[in-house]
This record gives sequence, C-alpha cells and structure tokens, in this order.
Amino acid sequence: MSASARKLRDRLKQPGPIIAVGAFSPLAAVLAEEAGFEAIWASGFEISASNAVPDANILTMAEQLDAAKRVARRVNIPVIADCDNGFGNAINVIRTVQDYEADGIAGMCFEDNIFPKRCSFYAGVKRELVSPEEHAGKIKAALEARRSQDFVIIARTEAYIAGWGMDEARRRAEIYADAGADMVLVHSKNPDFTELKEFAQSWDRDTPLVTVPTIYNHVSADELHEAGFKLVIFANHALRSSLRAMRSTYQKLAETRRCGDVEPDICKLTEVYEVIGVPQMRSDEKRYMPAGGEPVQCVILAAGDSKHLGELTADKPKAMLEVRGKTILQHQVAALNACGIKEIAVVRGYQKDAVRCAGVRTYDNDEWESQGELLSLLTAKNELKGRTVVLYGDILFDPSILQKLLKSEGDVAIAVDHAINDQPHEGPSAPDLVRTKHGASGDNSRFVPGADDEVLALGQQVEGANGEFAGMLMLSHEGVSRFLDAYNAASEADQGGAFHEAPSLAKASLTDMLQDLIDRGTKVSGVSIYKGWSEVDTFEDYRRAWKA
Ligand code: SPV
Ligand code: MG
Repeated sequence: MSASARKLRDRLKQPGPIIAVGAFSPLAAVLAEEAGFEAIWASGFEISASNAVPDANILTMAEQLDAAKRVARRVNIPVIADCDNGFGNAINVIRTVQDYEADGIAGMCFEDNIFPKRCSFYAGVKRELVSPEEHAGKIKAALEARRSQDFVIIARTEAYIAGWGMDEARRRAEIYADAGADMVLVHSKNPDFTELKEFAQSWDRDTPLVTVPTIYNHVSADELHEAGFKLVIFANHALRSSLRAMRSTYQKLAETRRCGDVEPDICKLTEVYEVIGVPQMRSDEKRYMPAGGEPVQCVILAAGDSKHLGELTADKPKAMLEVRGKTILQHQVAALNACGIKEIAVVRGYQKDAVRCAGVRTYDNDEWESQGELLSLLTAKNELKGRTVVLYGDILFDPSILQKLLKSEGDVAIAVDHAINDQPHEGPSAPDLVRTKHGASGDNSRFVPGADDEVLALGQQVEGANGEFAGMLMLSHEGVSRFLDAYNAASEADQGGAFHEAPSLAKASLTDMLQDLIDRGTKVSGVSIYKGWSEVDTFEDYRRAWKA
C-alpha cells in the first residue's frame, strides 16, 4: 500500500512541478492517467458534486474515502486525498489518516476550516476557521498516526479565502510548517495572482508549497512553479466538463426522443470498452476460463460412407456407431456441450435418415458420393458466422483437446497429434499428416501440450511430417472469412483439375483447403496434443474405442 506514497515522495524530490488532477470516479482517473498526469486529486468538491450534494461535509468520511480508494485501485499513479478538515477534530484526524493510508492513498490534505466546512468558493455562506494552534494539533496527530513516513501530509490554510489577508496566511502557513507538515497549501480565490505570487516568492521555509489555481486560472503550472509552488492541483475540471456534456445530451434526448440524435456528440461504445478494459477481459477469459465463454458453433461432417466397417455401417454412417452405450455423435455432442458449445450442426449424406441425435441441426449433402468434405462443410455455410469448430464425424476425443483448441489465439487452428512419431498410424487408410514449424525435424522434445505451432504443410503425402491432423478445426470470425474467401477464389479459378491432393475441388477434403489457405499466406496454427482421441475407421479402431 505504501508503494504509491513512496512514488509520490520520490516524485516530489525530483525537479519540476507536479500536477495533480481531480478525478471523481475510477473512470475519470483512468483517463487522467492516460493523459499523462502524475497524480490524482480526490477532490471533496468533485466527489460531493458527483453525489449531488454541496461540498460542506455533507458526505461522511467513509463516503469520501470510498470514492478515493475506488479511484486508487484503478490507477498506477498516486492519489492525494482532499480530507477537508480531517472530518472533525484531532481525534477524527487520527482515524482519517489511518484509514486513508491503509486504503492505498498516497497522501492527504486537510484545511483549517471548522467542521462542518463550507467549500472555499461558495459565496454568502458562513465561513469560520479553527485557530492555527488547533490546526497544528491536528497536523501533529496526523504525523504520528501515519504508519509510513512516506505518506504525505499536506496542511492547508484558508486564511485568504476567509478574507484575513497575507499576514494571517503567512502566520498560519509558518505554524503548520513548524508543526511538521510535509507541504503547505495556501488557498486563494483572488483572480489576481500577484498577492499569492508575492507570498510564494517570499516563503523562506523548506516546506514545499501547494496551489489550486481554479480562480487565477490564467497562470500555468510552469509559471506557478517558477513562483515557488511545487504541487499544482487542477481540482475540478473533469467534473465541470462532464456536467456540461451530460446536461446537453439529456436535453437533446428529451427533446428529440431519438437516441441516434446525440450519437455525433458522444463517444462510440467501443471507446468505452477500450477504457474499461474489455480487450483485457477477452484475453483473460482465454487464459483463465474454461473455453466456451464466446458463442461458438460446431459443424460435424458426417456425410461420407465407410469403406472398412462392412455390415456395421451398412445402414448408418460411422457417426451413428454405438460405442459404450452412446453413438459417436452423442459422444461428440456431450464433449461439445461440456465445452459450452450448444449450437451444433451435422452434415448428413450417406444413410442420412439414420442420423438422429438430440440437440443438433442437420444439413444434407445429397451429392456426398461425388463430393468431398469441403463441399459437405459448405452445405452448412449458414453456420459459418462466428467462431466455429469443425469436426470429423468419426472421431472420439477427450473434451480437454477441444478446450485446448478453443483457447488458441489463431484464426485457423487445428489439433495436431504428435504421438505419430512414437506410435506409427495403423490401418488401411493413410492418416492426414502435418508438418509444423518447430517440430519439422521430428524432434518432439519441444512438445508443449496446447501450444500453438505453425502448420507448414498437411495432407496424406507430406514429407517430414511430425504430427497427425486429429480431425478438429477451429475458425475464428476472421478465420471463417478467410476460409470462405479462399474457397471462393479457388472455385473461381477451378477448371475441374486437381486441387492439392484431391482429384478436383469438388472432391477436396478439409486438409486440401487448409493447405490452400497456407499457400495463400494465412497462418494455420497447430495446437499440439498427444493422443486423447481416436478415429473409428476400421474394426480394429472400433474394438479399441470400446476398450477405452
Ligand atoms: C477540492 O477540490 O475539493 C478542493 C479544492 O478542496 S477547492 O475546491 O478549490 O477548494
Ligand atoms: Mg475540498
């Protein structure tokens, strides 16, 4: 907690003026920090006004502290709190210091107004000051109450404000400096800066001076510094600018009764999102939460027939094979649901009427015999809107693989199983091989589960492969448009010839299209996995699936 007090202390020792700017809300404070201010002034005037009450000790100490600490939590610059008169006498000051310091405030200022106070600027209100001796007692109480010597105690005199002139202002300022205050604020509402300038120039104590130039506002921070002030407080300008902006927006809305009319004068929603950290939240969700926060849909490709399972698939596609009491499709739906994916579409073709499963929509590729997976996927084109997972319909997999895939930052990401080096693929059909950037040498020592490794090539005839495509693809919003653009370009250029490893674009598989994307310069991320999935292509695969 004392880190911010230390920061303020260190800064005060450095040359040049330091400007503290009023911020009455955490949002305002974030903007102040963004603008480059080095400190925040938790202004009693602003905090009171933002609660629609006068600055006259109407808010309690706890309310003022709450506002200041919420500001302090959101910024990395020190917060100096305006503590009015310490919210009471010297005894109240003790608790005020302890609580403000404990809540991460870097320093506090309190003035020699009586309790309850009146804002320095309100005209025609009762104004009384405590004796300088009483205020010195409060300063001593504050100095002894702080836990860290870094916590900055600013003593403020309202002598000028109360109309008592230079001599009383100086007498009080000296008493407060002698009592040990770290800084002394001499407040004035005289538009003519001459008198205050004279005060500062003739100030002969080491205690640095503080000023609030709200009324002598033609004087710059640098001129104030030149005159002898170290800390300059721009106390209430954000509150005043936002009041005017809000009033005009409300008036216009009430007049026109159409919210679009104020749109040109207000910031975009996205500007709000940036300031409040929505981009950060997005990446935190990816890092720390189970996948599935963002709506994701899935398309399962189950249109093809099976060449190696004989009678087992005579009346149904592989997706409808039963494995341990559930069909492969039901296993897939359960894994998708476990990852928060509820929007699931299945592309049917071979024995389409046998494809039945609760919680899925179906699309039909009636040309399944003459078409490949790519065109099957495109029959469900309506599903390709935002983040989309595409699954082969004959794979069983552990939901943790899907979780890893969903966490990928890549626009186009596939699950790549690196077990292939240790345990060569068995069975009659060739696996979908993958060569990735880091593992191109076949060295799996760099294998990090879930890590993204750029895919350089994929297909059944890939040289130097170090992984196998596990039949799981994820496209981000951007990935979907790249995928569709690439397909459209390929389709325009198509003259019926071979498309990558396929005899034609019509017969292309997913891997052909992915290779095409790579060739067109789109990065395909390979999310590293090691086993945890199986394809059901042969009797042997099917037997193993039952064992698992
Ligand atoms: C505040 O901002 O609340 C101050 C400075 O105390 S002034 O309003 O100028 O008194
Ligand atoms: Mg104040």
